[in-house]
Amino acid sequence: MSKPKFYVTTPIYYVNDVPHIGHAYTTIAADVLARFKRLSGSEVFFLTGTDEHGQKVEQAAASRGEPPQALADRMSDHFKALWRKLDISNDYFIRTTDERHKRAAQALFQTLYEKGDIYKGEYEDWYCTPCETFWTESQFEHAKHCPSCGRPTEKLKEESYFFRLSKYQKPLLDYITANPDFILPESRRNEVLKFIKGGLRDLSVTRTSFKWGVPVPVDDKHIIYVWLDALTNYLTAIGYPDDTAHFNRLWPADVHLLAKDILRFHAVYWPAFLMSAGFALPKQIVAHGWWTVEGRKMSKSLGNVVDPHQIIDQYGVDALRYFLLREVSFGNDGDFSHTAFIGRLNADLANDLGNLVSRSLAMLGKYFKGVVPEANEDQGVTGELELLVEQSIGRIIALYDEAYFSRILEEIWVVVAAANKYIEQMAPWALNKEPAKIKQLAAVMYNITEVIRIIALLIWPFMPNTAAKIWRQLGIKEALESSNFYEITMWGGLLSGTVTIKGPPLFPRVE
Ligand code: ME8
Repeated sequence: MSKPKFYVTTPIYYVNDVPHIGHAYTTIAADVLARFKRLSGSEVFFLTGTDEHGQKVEQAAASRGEPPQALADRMSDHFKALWRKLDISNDYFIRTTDERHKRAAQALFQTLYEKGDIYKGEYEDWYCTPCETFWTESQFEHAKHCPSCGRPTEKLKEESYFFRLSKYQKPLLDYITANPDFILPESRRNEVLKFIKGGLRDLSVTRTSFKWGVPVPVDDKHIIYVWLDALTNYLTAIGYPDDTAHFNRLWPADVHLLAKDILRFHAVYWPAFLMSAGFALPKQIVAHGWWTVEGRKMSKSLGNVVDPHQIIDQYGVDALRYFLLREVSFGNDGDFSHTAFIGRLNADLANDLGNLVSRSLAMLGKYFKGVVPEANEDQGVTGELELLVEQSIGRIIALYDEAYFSRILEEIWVVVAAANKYIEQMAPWALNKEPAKIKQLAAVMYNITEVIRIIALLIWPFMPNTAAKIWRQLGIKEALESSNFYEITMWGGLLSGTVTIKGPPLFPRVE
């Protein structure tokens, strides 16, 4: 039987600057999904990359006095390097300046054009370059300032090709209404519905006033609007337009992950382009919230942009991965504060998880020379714990379908807390003092070690390094990542006789 496929994407990030924790957040979230699906037996294609054309990148390059391609080369290397450092397991990294992508963007434009959905006209309205977004006067809340980012817009008047977005108003409404899980979370879905019901105007999809873009196939005075160019990446990366077999295997995407800032492009424009071209729509668009830092918007001018490298060098990759996905309820906005970071590192990671592993393996060392004893259900010390673990795993699997990362971690910590409580209740140190209770002590120590094994599996998508360290300490020979989630999370998988090796603390406390 062939494996189910799972195609997950992040936005492709602009190369006007280096990545920060906001970019890291989306990419880690996508990585968690990709890792979980691989472990669950799916054939995963996990895509990320960089968005390299457009006025914003052209201006950033000009202000640095370098050609846009040179800036794009340098910055895309920064993104790649950060993803390596963060253990991001992407299967492909797309760049919109790749020749193959440029041809794909032209092919999609040509298709929409031949469909009769692109026509020539004149654009006269306002443009926000930082957002690469067109606005009309009636959309302004503050005169001439971008309703999305608040920065001043500029008046544009140029010949332009338009996409008949208005034609797709009804089909889009119908589709989103009929598919309640298409846009998550629900609050974001409602925003999109409201926007569409407000009326869709045709969308300018070409520019003439600057050069840094993909030439329009039917008119080389024009370049393709950066968003039409960028969105096409989700098709290019899986073979469009040449490799039909690969493309048909993976399209439609299972999940596009992004933040609320670019939801409209993904949930309105992109589905409309796809409908026009006759492609199936992505199965799910998941929009998360926005990170601030110490209560303020992250910005260069405020000098508060959090550099992920600094955090990783100081506290480790897994601490950052954990904090970002645990700190905010996925979908809500979040705040990155040093105090909150250290708080979680000490409480959740050093205390709850780290101590669980180190004290358990220390006891196993002391009572059984580190060798995993026999599981012994007859001792009556297993049932409740086993049931709790099973129920948690059931809830975790369901939460993955909603991409509800913060709740998944909470649920894993229900198991961590249960393991710690079990140790207190069973008090192995007391059992060890009574020779008649050696069998019970053995059963208890088996159970504790078994829960730790399951916890390692559960945290692996979030904290692959920590999971691997626990796995090594448990002395398990089979590679964690080549196991199957559903099989190895079953209670009783740990073999008695396995020789554990206690290691250094997983997360030293930070003062
Ligand atoms: O929009 N909080 O690129 P971009 C949370 N090139 N997420 C954040 C964030 C923050 N403060 N800052 C950035 C573009 N992100 C286009 C996308 S896709 C076809 C083209 C993350 O570099 C979040 O995922 O501005 C957001 O949607 C994305 O970076 C915007 O990245």
